[in-house]
Amino acid sequence: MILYGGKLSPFVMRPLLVSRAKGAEIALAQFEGGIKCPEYLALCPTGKMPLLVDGDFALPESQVIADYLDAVLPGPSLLPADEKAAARVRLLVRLADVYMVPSLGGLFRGRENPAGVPDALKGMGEALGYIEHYRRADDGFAVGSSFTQADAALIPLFFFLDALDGPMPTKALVAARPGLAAWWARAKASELGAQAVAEQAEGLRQMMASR
Ligand SMILES: N[C@@H](CCC(=O)N[C@@H](CS)C(=O)NCC(=O)O)C(=O)O
Repeated sequence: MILYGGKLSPFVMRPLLVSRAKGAEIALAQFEGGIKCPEYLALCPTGKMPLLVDGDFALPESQVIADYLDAVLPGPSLLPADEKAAARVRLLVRLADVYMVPSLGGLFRGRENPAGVPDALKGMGEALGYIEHYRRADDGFAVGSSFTQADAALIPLFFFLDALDGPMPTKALVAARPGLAAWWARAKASELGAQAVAEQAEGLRQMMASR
């Protein structure tokens, strides 16, 4: 299996984290010709990363890839056995994708489009509030007491809330939600989290250097 994409992307880091949490290191590569070349578009018409290629099977979309890897790789399931806890995991992933991701885009484009930043900050604050709402005081991980699909989705997105802080008060958005702030402190100090953050930071450094 090969996962195409770069480690800075939170959508690429998500399935990478899933594979690592299951004790595997999935091969990562950049697609020769890039993600807009005809050969890539034939496999992945959205022209986005990540794309998983498993033999003659090509699968796009980070969470779909994450679910596939969780199912086919050996190792512990990253969905709790308890159906209500599993539903909370899926809910946090969905809240992140539906509410955090569009606002993150607005923050990421803040330099080129400063007029969009206030709305993006507001949207991100609301998204974090939704996620906080469905967490419990005894959730040591995003949900429950072990690493799940929700941690794999949230860690690479929260990386940007640290990385973009400065001109935009993105860390304060997290600090305003004490449960999430405590989770994030634990998550980025964990082995999997620290590795992901270091790799994304290196990816960001390379992207800035190439501009
Ligand atoms: N919904 C997609 C989003 C993927 C996505 O937006 N990837 C970005 C990189 S972070 C990308 O490939 N952007 C290139 C483009 O849109 O041209 C997923 O979850 O995989």
